[in-house]
Amino acid sequence: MSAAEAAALIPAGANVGMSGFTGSGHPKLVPQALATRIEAEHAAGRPFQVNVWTGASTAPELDGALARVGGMRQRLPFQSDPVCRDRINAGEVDYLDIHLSHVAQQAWFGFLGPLHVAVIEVLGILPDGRLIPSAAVGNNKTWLDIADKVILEVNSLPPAEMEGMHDIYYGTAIPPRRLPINLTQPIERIGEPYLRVDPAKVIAVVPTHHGDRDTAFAQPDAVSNQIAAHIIDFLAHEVKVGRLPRNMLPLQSGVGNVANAVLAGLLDGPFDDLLGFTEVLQDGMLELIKRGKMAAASATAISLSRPALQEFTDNIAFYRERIVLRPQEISNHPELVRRLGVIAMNAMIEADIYGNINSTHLMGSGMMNGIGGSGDFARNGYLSFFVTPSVAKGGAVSCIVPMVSHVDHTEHDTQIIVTEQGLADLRGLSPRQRAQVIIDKCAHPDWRPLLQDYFDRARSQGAQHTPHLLGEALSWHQRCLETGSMRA
Ligand code: 0RQ
Repeated sequence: MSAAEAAALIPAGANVGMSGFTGSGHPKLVPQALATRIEAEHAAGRPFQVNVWTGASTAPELDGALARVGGMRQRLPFQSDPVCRDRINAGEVDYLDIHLSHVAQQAWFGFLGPLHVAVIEVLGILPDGRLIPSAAVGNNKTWLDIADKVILEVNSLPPAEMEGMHDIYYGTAIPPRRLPINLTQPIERIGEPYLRVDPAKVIAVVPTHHGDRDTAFAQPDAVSNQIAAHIIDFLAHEVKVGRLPRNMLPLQSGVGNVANAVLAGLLDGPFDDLLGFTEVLQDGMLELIKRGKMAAASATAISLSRPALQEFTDNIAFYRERIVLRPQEISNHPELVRRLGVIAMNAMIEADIYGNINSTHLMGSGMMNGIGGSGDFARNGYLSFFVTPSVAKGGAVSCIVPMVSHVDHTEHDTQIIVTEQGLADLRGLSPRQRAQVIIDKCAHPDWRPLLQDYFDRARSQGAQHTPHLLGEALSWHQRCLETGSMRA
């Protein structure tokens, strides 16, 4: 049926589980048709909103379209859309920012309430009713399992040869019946290539022929290149002293330009036979695979720029042998991240002198994107890096601060902080030792004396385990809110 006919089957107030992870694999037409319907309902004076659950961020056709018409009441677990972000920060959307590996289990546990409708993009439907997953698996298995009704968007644009790339694990159960997940190598297969759905629940099938979001990257700038160089030097050193094998351990890389620059740096680095165990596979990792530096990678989604997508499509047989796509509860699973010894590299907004990390909030209150999978990997990885330029807003904001204005990753989860200024290796250090290393290695020279002054004065009074001046700790942020700069 048409997208409009399918959208008409979604009731007001419904919890709707959609496919989609980092701009790929989301339904392209039904959310837009739903937005049109919502706009018409609002024009007629009738309230109409839905709660939108996904894998991670989507694209303007989904988050943008529904947020623009005020059609979203609740959103989980991750978004990065400017319109949606504005609605969240205006207090109009209730946003639940959840570790990505936790979402499926919270849904099975019943913590999120019933799922009324699933809207899932697939690449095809087999004669026996099984589904060929698309470029993002995300939470699709769980949405298809628990939804009362299912709408399928069958997209004929992505390469049909992606069939067989996926590994959908059906062995999950809820406590106390939970069993170990028997995956011991990043691209081992433990499931099946297709998604299952009860055909009796399928109320609509909508054909589409639309591409995913074009996730384009800027050429790495000098700051990103310096951050990447610090990380690569550090990893080479770890290999040299025997704390990492020659081909390192499986890599997880967060999203964004810095993450992409680190992977680009690995192209010329001294490592071969790398493995990826990540959530979203972007241009940088595809290039490593293409150039033979990375042997294989596991992810839940592939999210590429247009040229990288062309490369992937043209050489699909090559990539199908080397990439496995899994549900996000598996790609990000703490048990597996810890067993495999993943090297986690994620970007942040700010860090404090003790190593607490803010990945999500601007000046304490405003949501940027969300925690995504960074916590799944940071807490459980073998090594955990957090990276940022040392300053933001043309130098008016220091990304190293006395106290973070919001905590996503505690000092206990942070091992290595990197800015273009340098790399702070925090392993085995106490809070006071960490503070001095972070100030010395990571702070921008313009801000270093101010941080040192704060730390020295905190060290001259009060308890000395994690010395703070509480009346001053967030004064840099307060000043920035008042004047646009953290500078006094
Ligand atoms: O705003 O563009 O308006 O100037 O924040 O900053 O430097 O462009 O950073 O695109 O690499 O994203 C942490 C947001 C970094 C991202 C974050 C302002 C800055 C700019 C963005 P403007 P950049 P990036 C895997 C893992 C959490 C999820 C995650 C993220 C804007 O990496 O969302 O890790 N991570 N997932 O000016 C005020 C500061 C600031 C600041 C930057 N200290 N104070 N503003 N900005 N630092 C993926 C998934 O989970 C799916």
